[in-house]
Amino acid sequence: MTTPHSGKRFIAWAALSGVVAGAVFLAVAELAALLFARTASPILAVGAFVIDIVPRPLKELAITTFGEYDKIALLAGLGLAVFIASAIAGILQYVRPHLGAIGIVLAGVLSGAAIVTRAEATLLAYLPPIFGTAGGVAMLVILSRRLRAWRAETLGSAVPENPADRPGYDRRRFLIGTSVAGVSAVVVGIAGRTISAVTSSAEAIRKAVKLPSPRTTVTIPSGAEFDIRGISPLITPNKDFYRVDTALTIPTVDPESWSLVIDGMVDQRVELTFQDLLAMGLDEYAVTLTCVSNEVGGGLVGNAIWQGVPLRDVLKMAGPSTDADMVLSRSVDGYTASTPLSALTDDGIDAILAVAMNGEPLPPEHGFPVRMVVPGLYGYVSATKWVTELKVTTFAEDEAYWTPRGYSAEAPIKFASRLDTPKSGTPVEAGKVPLAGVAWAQTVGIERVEVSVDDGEWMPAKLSNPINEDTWVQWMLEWDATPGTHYVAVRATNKNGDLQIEERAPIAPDGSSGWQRSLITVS
Ligand SMILES: Nc1nc2c(c(=O)[nH]1)N[C@H]1C(S)=C(S)[C@@H](COP(=O)(O)O)O[C@H]1N2
Ligand SMILES: [Mo]
Repeated sequence: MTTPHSGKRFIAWAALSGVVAGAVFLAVAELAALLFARTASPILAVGAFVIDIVPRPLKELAITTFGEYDKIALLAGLGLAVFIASAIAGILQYVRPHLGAIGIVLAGVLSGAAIVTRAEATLLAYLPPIFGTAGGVAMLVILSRRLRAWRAETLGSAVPENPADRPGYDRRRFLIGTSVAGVSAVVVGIAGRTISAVTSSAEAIRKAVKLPSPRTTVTIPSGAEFDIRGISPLITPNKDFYRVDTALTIPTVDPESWSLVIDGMVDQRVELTFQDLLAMGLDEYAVTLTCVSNEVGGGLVGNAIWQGVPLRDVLKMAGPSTDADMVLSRSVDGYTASTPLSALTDDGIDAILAVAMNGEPLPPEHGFPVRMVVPGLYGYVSATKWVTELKVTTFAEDEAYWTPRGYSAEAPIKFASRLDTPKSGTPVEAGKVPLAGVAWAQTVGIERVEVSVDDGEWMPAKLSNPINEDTWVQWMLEWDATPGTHYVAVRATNKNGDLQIEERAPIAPDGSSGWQRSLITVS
């Protein structure tokens, strides 16, 4: 009889065989995805599904804990879950043959379901989970059989007649099978995913795009930008521009096959190709984007020069009904935003379909080839990236992605001011220190920024020359810093004469508010 110790040892080997079978499942699925349906990677589909179903508090926790690495953290968590589930499947298969295999089939069905809920899924998208399941089950059955043979070998006292009965034969067969399959799965899986990511990246397609020169360009007035170390540059470089979206992998959209459909409550359905859009003529617009998830003093805001076409001109072609009050814009990946129709048709608001950002075609992560940019509204209700449909409808009839997830259906930007330098936690030397930052009140403009040190009187800051009312302005105030710790508070007034909201509000449901107060250390 075997000792309890060796029994436990076999359970550990069984768990390993499960992990290898799980890896084979994923590797075969990645290979099938590479060959048949790029968007149908089971692990990424499940990840995307998780993003869509996690409740708001958990999502906020993920963003505040992991920041821009929230998606990497999600994949790491998912990897751990797959590891544990596979190990359990391996043990089950060893203890009760078929049970582990049934577990893998179940995982295949679940990931298949996650894939077909994705917006871009075609029939071919079923192939990766089917092949993955077949590979995973076959591997589990083979390894589990070999493991049981090895166990029997240690129990029995067979007389070695042929090579297969020599001591250690079954042990070797199990160990070789496990290591060969394990290593191959890792190599094939990583190679498959990398090739998919690299070759499907919109980068090559994007490089081939030639945009016509814009008919008008933005003029940056003199005095628009201060020369102060640590202040946000007037124009945020693309590589530093914040990115917020629900896309676990960046959608790849070929402008050749891209089209924009304008339908719903319209006189006539209109479909525009990328060339149709460019033929309307491009103009330049400077607009500061802001995310509803931006905390007081936070970095989810950026200013860019966009090239595009007014949404009012595009909507006019379809003839929106006077009974409509909302446009539900849809991305190729299924994301939707609800924007008041009036914000898109008003002559005084430069709402655009943008194709270029700071002089180049939109970067893939910022919506290539076409996105919306609407001054004055938070990104989640207006700035749809990879946009492909505009449905003219009503707020009563339709709901956007974030609405059932705890955010307002309508969300104008709460105007705000931010201290960029000095930073809390970075001590400065006593003497003349510039306090400086940015302030934004899209569509209205910033009239005044004031600073108070240690609850002293409010002192007006100097403002940079604004590009327009849709962009942020820089502000600065020279401060005579004395050694010690000081509170620096900042607040803005817009051109309507409204003072920035002092009361603190969380980001949900319609954006944070409150004056930023920073603790500055002077040495
Ligand atoms: N397709 C798609 N578009 C989207 C989103 C998204 O999740 N998917 N997020 C929106 C949000 S919340 C914001 S703040 C802006 C951010 O745009 P950026 O990533 O280019 O800065 O995009 C908006 N457009
Ligand atoms: Mo956002």
